[in-house]
Amino acid sequence: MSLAVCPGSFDPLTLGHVDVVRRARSMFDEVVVGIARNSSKSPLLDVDRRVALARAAFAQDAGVRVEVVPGLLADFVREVGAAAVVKGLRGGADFDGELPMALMNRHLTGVETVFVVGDPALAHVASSLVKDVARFGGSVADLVPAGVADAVRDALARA
Ligand code: COD
Repeated sequence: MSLAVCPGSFDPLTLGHVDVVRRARSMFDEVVVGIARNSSKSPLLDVDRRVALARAAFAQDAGVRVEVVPGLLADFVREVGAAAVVKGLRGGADFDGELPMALMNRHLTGVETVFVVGDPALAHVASSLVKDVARFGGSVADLVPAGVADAVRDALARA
């Protein structure tokens, strides 16, 4: 049984993330969506909300489960016995950011990172832009799974 981890902040989960997870699932028997902390970002949605939204989004996807990454991704990958980390690329800028993380994760545990090219129709979809559009009253409902746009709007209203 081959297993991969798709890690991210998922703040919020977008259709771009969903596309990457499903592409990963086409290559691995099982995919763990790992909701992790990016220490350079301050999340809008709390981790429980991100887990609930991701579990709802992948409820019908056999072989996909959602877990929290409590600390170092490399430790989590080892704990769940994953063969690889899978990350999505929208373009060269993503690769430039991802390469040092891939090298560090391999340095720490020997785990390889597999990059998948996302759907070009979703290349403009980023969690940061989704939050920015929502913050200024734009609609993001067609960029995110069901329930996510409402969760973002509610969190922005409370912030
Ligand atoms: N199309 C294709 N890919 C996409 C799209 C899209 N439209 N949108 C996002 N992606 C990809 C991103 O390129 C990324 O690969 C992945 O989806 C997740 O994106 P984000 O923005 O949700 O997540 P990040 O980049 O903030 O995740 C960084 C981690 C949280 C994975 C990283 O900080 C981490 O591993 N943290 C745990 C602590 C740790 O181990 N730190 C050391 C890392 S070496």
